Amino acid sequence: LTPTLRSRLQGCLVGAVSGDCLGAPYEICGVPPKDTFGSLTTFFEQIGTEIKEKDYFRYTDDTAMCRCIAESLIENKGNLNSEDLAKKFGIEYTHAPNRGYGANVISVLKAFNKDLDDVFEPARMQFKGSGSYGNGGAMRVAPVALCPEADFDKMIEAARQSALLTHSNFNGYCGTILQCCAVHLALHSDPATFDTDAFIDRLLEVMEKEEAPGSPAAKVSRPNNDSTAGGTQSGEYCRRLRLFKPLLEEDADIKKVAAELGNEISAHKSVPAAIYSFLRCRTPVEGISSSNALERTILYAISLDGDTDTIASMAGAIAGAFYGVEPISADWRTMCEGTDVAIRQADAIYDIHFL
Ligand code: F2R
Ligand code: MG
Ligand code: MG
Ligand code: MG
Repeated sequence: LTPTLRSRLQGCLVGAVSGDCLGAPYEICGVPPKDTFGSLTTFFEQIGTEIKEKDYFRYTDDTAMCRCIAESLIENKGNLNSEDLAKKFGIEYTHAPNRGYGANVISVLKAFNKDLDDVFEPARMQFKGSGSYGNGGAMRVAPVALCPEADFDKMIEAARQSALLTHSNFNGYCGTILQCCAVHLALHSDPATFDTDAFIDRLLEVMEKEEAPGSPAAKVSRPNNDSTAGGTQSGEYCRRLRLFKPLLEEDADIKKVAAELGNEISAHKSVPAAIYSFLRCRTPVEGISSSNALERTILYAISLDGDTDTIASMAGAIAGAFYGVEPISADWRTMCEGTDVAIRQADAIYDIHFL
């Protein structure tokens, strides 16, 4: 049964929160190295049995910033307003600074609480002018993707602007665009006729354009971007997207997937891994007993280790946009902090774009 569009918007934002909340404990301590799938399956089974406390799993910076984007889009009738968003990021950081923000983005968020002539300037100053390539732009972008197919080009520019507030490095904002496209494509795909190769090809088409010399992305890129720091025209995204089909074909081991696609705090070494998790988990995975493809996706994404909250959150956003909110259990919704706000925001975005 194809989920309704409203359910898919809810699934996207609740999926993102769930991945963040359930992945966060492992971002600090790492996943169990032996029988990772088995250990995480046991952990998932404890939710609602041993673990019953409301909001037991706290959300982190990923969700805090995603909520700011959703709220800003809602207040601005679906349009991205950079000044308003910067203000919301600054207020949110001041209100709750201990959500596990990236080490360097903090100075940008603090600057948003001052009067700025150009809200993009603090991000440009990061890393001696090369900008951040952290995955902080991608981890929060899902609400931008929840728009009609006809708004595709406008969506790409909104994703870029939303990222540039904190991530002016080419890889930082290109990863945001890729994640946004993956959520958008999942949202508008028919599960009954889904074609994995066509999904990969469409993402490649978008990223070939973004990563091509002379693209709008290249124009935004700072002249002093250093390619060794993941800077201009890196081709990092197309290179990894081209690995998807062979990895799926050979049903690569999870450790190989993490090694080839990455599992780190940088956007180019985490966004591809999240998208791959969604694609791989549409069908059963040996060692993961869950028959729920959305849960399987989040479990698989956490199993990649490394930046577990963010990879699981991005994978959860894509899977939720595809499967809808129904596969997300009542236990998850109760025990993951902030799923109620995610539902409210998804409904408000639905009303703006689709009612
Ligand atoms: N902060 C965390 N996790 C805690 C620490 C994780 C890690 N083990 C560690 O040791 O740092 N998680 C949250 O941060 C990520 C999103 O970060 P965001 O918003 O992109 O922040 P920032 O500060 O801009 O970038 C993060 C780090 O990436 C490296 N980096 C980025 N650009 C760089 C550049 N041009 N040159 C060199 N390094 C660059 C720096 O280490 C940054 O601090 C998410 O995982 C979220 O959950
Ligand atoms: Mg986080
Ligand atoms: Mg940053
Ligand atoms: Mg993280």
